[in-house]
Amino acid sequence: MVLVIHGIPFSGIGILDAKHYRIEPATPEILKSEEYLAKHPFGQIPVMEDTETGAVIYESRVICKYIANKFHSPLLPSPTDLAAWIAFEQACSIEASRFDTYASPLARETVLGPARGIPTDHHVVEKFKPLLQVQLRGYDRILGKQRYLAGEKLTLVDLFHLSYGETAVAGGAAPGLIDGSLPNVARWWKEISSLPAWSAAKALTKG
Ligand SMILES: N[C@@H](CCC(=O)N[C@@H](CS)C(=O)NCC(=O)O)C(=O)O
Repeated sequence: MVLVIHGIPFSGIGILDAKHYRIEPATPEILKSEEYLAKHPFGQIPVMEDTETGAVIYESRVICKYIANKFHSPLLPSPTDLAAWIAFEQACSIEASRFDTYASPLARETVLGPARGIPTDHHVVEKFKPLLQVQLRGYDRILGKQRYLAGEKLTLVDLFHLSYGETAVAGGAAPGLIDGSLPNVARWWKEISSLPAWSAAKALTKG
């Protein structure tokens, strides 16, 4: 058991054999504690600790890259393959700036907030829903030329979309991912949201 993950499992964990990590639940009280804030200055989940090296890492996407690197996952291109690496980094930038910017507030407003008793701010939903759709049109152009966001091979960046994307879909806030209006996006989304790695991560979340 080398890795300790504070928080809930997320998409990247699906690529990791369960024997390599354990999950430590993090309550709101733990997130506010000085001990936790020393590990995550923003007091959020997830945090990953590598008991082998002492590394403490936050930001889920960076944790995924660390895990993929440490366990030699094929989901991370080799940094010595410059073309593949740059295509991957470009796709990571697309996900962070053009997808997460919209999908994450939509997921929060339609599903995650209401689940914690926080009412939906419909102004946010009305504003961000069409903005996400505009970005997905760009995705459709990319995915019309290649199978995955970073090229012909599935990489971690495809998985990065799953958590907030699926939650926004569940909240009715990301119809472009599934309704077929953007056929290449729908084909890609259907494939990545059916991946065994994602099912494994979700099964862990349900406990
Ligand atoms: N960019 C961060 C986002 C982290 C984040 O939003 N964490 C949420 C859960 S998904 C959280 O900790 N919420 C509880 C809180 O903020 O108190 C990452 O990818 O790790």
